[in-house]
Amino acid sequence: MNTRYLLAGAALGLALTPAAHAHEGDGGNVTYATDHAPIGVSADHRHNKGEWMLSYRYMYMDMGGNRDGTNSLSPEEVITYPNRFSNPPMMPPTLRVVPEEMTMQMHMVGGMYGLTDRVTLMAMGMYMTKEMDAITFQGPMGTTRLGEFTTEVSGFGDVTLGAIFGLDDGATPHSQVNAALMVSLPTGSLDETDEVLTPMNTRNTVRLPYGMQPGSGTVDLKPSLTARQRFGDWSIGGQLAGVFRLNENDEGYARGDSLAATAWAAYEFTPSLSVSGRVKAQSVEKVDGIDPNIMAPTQAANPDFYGGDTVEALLGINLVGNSGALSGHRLGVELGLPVYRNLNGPQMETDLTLTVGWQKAF
Ligand SMILES: [Cu+2]
Repeated sequence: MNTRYLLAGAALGLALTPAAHAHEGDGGNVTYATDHAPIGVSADHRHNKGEWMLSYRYMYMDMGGNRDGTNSLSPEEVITYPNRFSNPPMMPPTLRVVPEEMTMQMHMVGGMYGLTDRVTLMAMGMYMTKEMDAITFQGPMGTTRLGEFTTEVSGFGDVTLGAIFGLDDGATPHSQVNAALMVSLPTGSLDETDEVLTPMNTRNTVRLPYGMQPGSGTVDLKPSLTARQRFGDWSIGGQLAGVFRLNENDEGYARGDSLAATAWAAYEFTPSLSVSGRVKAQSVEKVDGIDPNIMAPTQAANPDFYGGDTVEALLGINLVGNSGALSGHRLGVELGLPVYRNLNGPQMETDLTLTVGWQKAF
C-alpha cells in the first residue's frame, strides 16, 4: 500500500516538475485550438524538442439504473438473477443488493516532454472518488426492500507512463499522425472496504466490488494510433486505442481488456475557439478471474457482469489563449451522452460523462 502511494506521488511529482523554455505560442505564431484533440482524448499530440506541457483533467461519470444487453432492468428484475455465491455458504439463491446510482470523479495530472521533434514522453497520475448507492432486498427471497446504503472510496489510481512517436513528416502541427505506447503501473489500491447493508439486516464491512476499486492491480499495455488533419476552418481526427492487461493481479483477477475507436470533427470560429463533435465506440471484456474476498449477493461482485459494447456521442469546446496572460493556456470541455449500450448485465449503465481540462505548454 505504501509503495503504491509512493509510486503515485513520484509520478505526480514528475508530472508537476515545471522546467522549461520555448513557449508554444511564442514568436508571433498563432496557436490553434484544433491542434489538440477534444479534451477527452489523450496521447493525441506531440511536442517540439525541449517543450514541456502540464495538464489537469477533471472527469465526472454518472451511472444510474441497470441493464442487461440492451434492455433496462428495474431493481425487482435484477433480483431475479441467480446469485453465483449461493452455494455453499448459505447465501440467498438470487441477487439481493442492487446498485442504483454511482458517480466517479477523477483528477488527472499529466506531464509531457518533447524529447525530440518525433518523440514526446508522457506521464499521468490520478486521484479518484467513487460513490455508489444501492438497495438491499430482504433475504433469502421476495421483493421486500430492507433499505438503502452508500459506499464510498477515494484514492490514487494507476499511473501511466510512455511515449508518443510521430509518424508524419513533421511539417506542421496542424497535421499529425502519432503512435503512442503507454504502460499503466498498478499504483492504485485493490482492497478498499466499506460498510454495507446485508439481506439479513446487518451492517458488515466488506471488500468492495471490482468497479469500486481505484486500481487495476495489473501492468497494462496501452497502445494507440491517432491521426489529425486540418482543412481550412475544419479539423478532423481519429484514434484507435487499446488496453491490454499483461498479468493477473495479487487478488487473482485482471480487469477486462478494451478496444476503443473514436472520430471527431472540429470547427474553428477563430484560431482560439473551436467546437467539436465526436463519436466513440468501445468494447470492454469481462473481468478475468475472481477475487475470493469479493463475495456478495450483488451483480457487482460477479466478474461476468462487467464489460460490454458502447457508443457515446460527445460535444466539446476547445479554447486556447493567444494574447496576454492567457497566452498558451488551453481549456477544453467535453460532454458525452450514450447512444448505444449493450452490457454484460445486469450491470449499471453510464448516463453521462463530463471532462474539463487545462493544458499549458512551456
Ligand atoms: Cu501536450
